[in-house]
Amino acid sequence: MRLDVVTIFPEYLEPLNVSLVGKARARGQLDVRVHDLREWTHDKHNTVDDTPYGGGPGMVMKPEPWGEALDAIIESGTSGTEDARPTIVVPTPSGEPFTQEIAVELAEKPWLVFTPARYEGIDRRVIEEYGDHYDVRELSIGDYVLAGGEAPVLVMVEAVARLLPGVLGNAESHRDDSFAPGAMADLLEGPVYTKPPEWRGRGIPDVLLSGHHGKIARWRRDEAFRRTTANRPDLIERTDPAAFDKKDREMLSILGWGPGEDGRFGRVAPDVEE
Ligand code: JF8
Repeated sequence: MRLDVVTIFPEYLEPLNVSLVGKARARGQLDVRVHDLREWTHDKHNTVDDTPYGGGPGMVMKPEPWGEALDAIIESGTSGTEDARPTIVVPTPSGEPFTQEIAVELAEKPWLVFTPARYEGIDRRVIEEYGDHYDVRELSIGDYVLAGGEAPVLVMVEAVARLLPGVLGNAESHRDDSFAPGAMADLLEGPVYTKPPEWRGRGIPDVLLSGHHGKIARWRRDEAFRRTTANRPDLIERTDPAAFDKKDREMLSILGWGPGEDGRFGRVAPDVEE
C-alpha cells in the first residue's frame, strides 16, 4: 500500500517511522511519503492561509497549494504499480465517524492520500473538485476538537496498517478485536493478566490458572459483558438479542440488564459497579 500525507507540519508525522508502521515500511509493505504543503507555494512567505469569506474567526487554507500538491502527488503515482486513482482522506471534525469498518475498507485500497489541515480547514472547493474525480472520504476520529488533522492521520494510519497482510504477526490475529466485524457480538475486551502470579498482594483470578478452557472462555465473556454494560451500554442496546445465549442472558440479568418490549436488551435495574 502507498500512503501520502500532505501537511504544513511534516515533523508531526515522525511517529510513522517507529513501531508497527515503521517496521511495515522497513519491510517494504508500506510506502509512506510525507510532503510539506509549503513546497507548493510561490510567495516569499509560503502562505497557505487567508481570511474567511463572509467573515468570522480564524483563517482558512487557500485552495491553490492544495490543488498543486494533490495534482503533483497524484501525477507521481500514474507511472508506478499503484492504482492511478488514490482514495483521498480528509480528517475533519465534521466528517463521517472513522470506525473499524472504515479501517477495513481503507486497508483494501492500494493508495491513500491524507490531507490534514490546520486553522478552520481547507477551502471547500478543493474537496468538491477532487470529489468530482476521486473517492474523497471526510472522516472524524471522535467527538472532540483538535487543532489540526495530523493526530487523526496517525490514528487512522495505525488502524489501517495493522490490518495489512503480514503487518501484524500471526500471534496477534484480528478476529478477537473489539469492534472487529463479526467478533463476539460487539463487546469490549475484558481484563488481561501476566506474570508474576502475585503483585503487591494482588493475585490472578483462579479460573485463569485452572487450565479449564471452557470456563476461561465463559469468564472472559462475562467480564466483557461487565465492561461493555458499564462503559458502552449502546453496544449492548444495538445488538440483535439472538446473539445472546442462555449464559449471556444470565450474566446480563446479574448486571441488571434484560429484554425490553422489542426484545433488545436495556438496563432494567440499578447500575452494577465493575
Ligand atoms: C481540525 C483542521 C478531528 N475528531 C477530530 N477532532 N478534530 C479534528 C480535526 C481535524 C482537522 C482539523 N482543526 C483544523 C480538527 C478529525 N478528524
